[in-house]
Amino acid sequence: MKKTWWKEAVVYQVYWRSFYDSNGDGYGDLRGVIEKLDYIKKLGVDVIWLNPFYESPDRDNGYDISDYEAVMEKAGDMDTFKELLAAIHAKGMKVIMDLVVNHTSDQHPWFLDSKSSEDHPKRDWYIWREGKEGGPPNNWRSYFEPSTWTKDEQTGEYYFHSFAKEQPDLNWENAEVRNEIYRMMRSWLDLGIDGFRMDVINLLAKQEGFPDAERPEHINYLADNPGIHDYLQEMNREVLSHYDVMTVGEIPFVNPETGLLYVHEDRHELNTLFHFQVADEMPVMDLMRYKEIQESWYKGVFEKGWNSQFLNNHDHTRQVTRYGNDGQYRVESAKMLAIMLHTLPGMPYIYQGEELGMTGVRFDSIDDYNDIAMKNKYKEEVEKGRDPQEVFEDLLLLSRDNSRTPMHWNSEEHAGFTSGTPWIKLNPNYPDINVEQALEDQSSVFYTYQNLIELRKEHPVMVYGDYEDLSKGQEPLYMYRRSYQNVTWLVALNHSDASITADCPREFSGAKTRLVIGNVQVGAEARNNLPEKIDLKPYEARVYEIK
Ligand code: TEU
Repeated sequence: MKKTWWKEAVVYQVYWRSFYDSNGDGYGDLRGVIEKLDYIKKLGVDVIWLNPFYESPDRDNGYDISDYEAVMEKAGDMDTFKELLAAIHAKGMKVIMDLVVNHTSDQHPWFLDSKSSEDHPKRDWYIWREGKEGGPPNNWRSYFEPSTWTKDEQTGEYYFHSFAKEQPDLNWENAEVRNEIYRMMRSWLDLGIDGFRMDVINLLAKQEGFPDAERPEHINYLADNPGIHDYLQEMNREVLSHYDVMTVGEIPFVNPETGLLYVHEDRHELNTLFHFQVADEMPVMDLMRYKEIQESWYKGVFEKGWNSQFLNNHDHTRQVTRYGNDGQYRVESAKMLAIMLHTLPGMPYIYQGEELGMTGVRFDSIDDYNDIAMKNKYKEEVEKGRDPQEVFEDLLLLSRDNSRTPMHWNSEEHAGFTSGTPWIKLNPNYPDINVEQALEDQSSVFYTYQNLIELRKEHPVMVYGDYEDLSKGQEPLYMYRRSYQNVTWLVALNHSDASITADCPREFSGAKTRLVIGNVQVGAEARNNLPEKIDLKPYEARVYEIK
């Protein structure tokens, strides 16, 4: 399989509004990222993904864009962005930007024009339909609202939105829209950025005729519809193929078969994808299912396309809380999950603070939360007459604000994130979990990440190696082999808070080994020889090179 720079990369996601505030307004900003670049460089990552910082009324934290070619005031300005881009490149890293083109803000001039009258030339830039029997055109739910349709009083027609009503969907059937988006993409690429993370990119094509859904609560009718691959191939032809950049599509509701169509090297669409089989199916770890998902994606895309590995991001609760143990075994489980993600096939993504083992939050009241998905859902359920406290409790584990609280830099006020009032409360555990502490402690989660990233640069087996699950049907053990050319690695992970004993796979019985990385002290004997019975402490992880 062809080697490329991006296949070998580790990406660090910077949710800038919660990263570092350089001017005391309570929001992180682009200058704050510049000021903390040495920290990111120290971790060793290759690529930085910046969440959207375009001009926006900010109803959905920048995913509601009102000008694709301007910078939101909270983030800074265009000159600061250029300075950041140059600084990232000067440090030998690359940067990808969020591309949000399924929808705009309802305050975007295009939408204001579109809604102004049925005859406006931009009317068709969005999706307008007449209502049906006094209600919306069909029974679909949106991600953030009970309906995908909102009636506009001006003309009496409904417009379509996959997300909040403040985020109307663009009409990708309209060639003018597509060409305008391509022009905008070129203008950023010409500035020198290194690629895009493409927001819900498989939502662009809509279902012909918008038929009612049998089960409207399953919103998968929003995604992966006929025509999507024509758009992406056109985008590739018109824009992407002219630059040496990487693309990662956010692609919900796909399996390995349908997912491959987006990233197959011969199809010239995208390089890699985020699928959501893990995030959507398992609120907490279901290891048997997790292994099945890994296996099916490996079989589906290996040597054809490229996959990604992640367990959290700005939309998904921090992984140590959701899939590890954020109490007694926080450090061990954070390291174990890191070792897993970095040794499975696919590009690892690190979400800011993950490298500290930051945890999810539990604020006292709905008023402490900002997430539009959570707040809209809360309102909807309470309006149905449900007990507000019960609704609140139900929403806590998966609230997107779990991962959006500010980065912890030190144990001072507001964790050193801002000298002002932070836009959202901090996780109160910052005096114990923060960058300053992590950098001083050689055994911190941070150094496990640093070590893993360094190892990837020296050991192509982590990138290009094949994969075999040696622990099918077992729990809580996860054991797998990666091999490339004449190098073989064996990874053994304990996904539980109890000690376990794993049988050494017969093919490796008596093998001489070298312990490449682990998360618990291991004696010399167990480092250099594979025992018949491998004893693993709670959340222990070991990676052996078989000699
Ligand atoms: O998210 C799309 C989305 O809803 C994901 O959170 C979801 O996890 C995935 O589709 C699996 O179901 C993107 C952005 O990441 C999010 O922050 C925005 O709010 C949203 O698009 C709208 O732009």
